[in-house]
Amino acid sequence: KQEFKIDLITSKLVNYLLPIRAADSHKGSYGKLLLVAGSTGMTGAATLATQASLKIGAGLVTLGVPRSLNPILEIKLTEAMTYPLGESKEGILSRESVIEIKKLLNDRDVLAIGPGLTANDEIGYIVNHLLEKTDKPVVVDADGLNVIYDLNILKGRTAPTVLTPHPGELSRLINQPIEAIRVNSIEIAKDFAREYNVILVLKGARTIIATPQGEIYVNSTGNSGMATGGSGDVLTGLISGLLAQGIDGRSATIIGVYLHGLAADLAAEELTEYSLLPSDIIDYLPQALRTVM
Ligand code: NPW
Ligand code: AMP
Ligand code: MG
Repeated sequence: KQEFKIDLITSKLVNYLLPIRAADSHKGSYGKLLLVAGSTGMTGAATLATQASLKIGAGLVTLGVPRSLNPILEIKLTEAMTYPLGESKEGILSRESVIEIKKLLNDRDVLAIGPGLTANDEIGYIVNHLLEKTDKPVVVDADGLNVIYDLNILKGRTAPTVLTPHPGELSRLINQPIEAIRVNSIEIAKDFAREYNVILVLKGARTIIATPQGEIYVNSTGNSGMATGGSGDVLTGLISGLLAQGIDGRSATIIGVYLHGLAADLAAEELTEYSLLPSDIIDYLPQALRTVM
């Protein structure tokens, strides 16, 4: 049996990691984020991730979506820009849209990809190609994780890669039963992050963060009210919104995971765990930030 040094993520640690915003800063100081998310039936995932990235302070956010969904997202989103990408079937990205995504990325600092995209071969082509060719920090979640067919491409990446699977998604990635992950979560997360050179966020009631250097952090916030579809999409927006601000991968992930749970805890005090919605996590983010600042 391996021995582990595990750090609990505390308010004090997050306070230490969270940068102070300079009075003379401008939107360029807080980075440009490109989110690629959403497909027919799952525009909510794209909306939640985008709103969360703005609410955590990203400077400029662009959401790339399948072309036919663009009018809907133009209406749902106000502060974010949207970009209509090529689609094969109505509401699902085409393989060729990867060219447009790469062009957009030239002028962006961070890519987040996956929430609500749908898992098919064309999405797989896009995700794997970008992971191989992009030298910018990338957050991969949800369907983005479901289509990574060669984990070895992650080893060669030089910028931070943050993967945010729940146990079901990790089980597909490593081809092991969910039960094995449940029993051995820390060891599996640690080995995976080391082997594939990624920051792994293994989500759950006690989310674990493992870094390529072998560090392990366990989160101390969150509640059962978060067990509603869409909570994970909010987390993707938070981590990528922090990365866009120039915060390093490890710190952005720790801050994002902690605040995500803390905002949900503060929301649940008023709304109850029954009635908590993922969009409430975004609404309570200011209170969570105030608590750690
Ligand atoms: P079971 O069956 O519950 O026991 P999927 P998804 C397992 C988008 N969304 N511990 C679970 O097990 C996402 O962004 C869009 C143990 C099942 O086997 C994705 O693109 C929304 N097991 C897409 O939907 C809101 C756990 O994993 C499997 C576990 C599909 O994402 C909803 C389910 O995972 C959603 O976010 C745990 N803690 N958690 C929108 N409004 O647009 C999960 N499992 O098949 O990857 O489905 O997570 O819903
Ligand atoms: P996803 O399954 O991708 O929507 O992600 C769910 C999010 O909610 C993750 O960040 C989980 O850590 C969090 N979550 C779900 N259930 C709980 C729970 N019972 N306690 C704490 N956090 C939870
Ligand atoms: Mg999810």
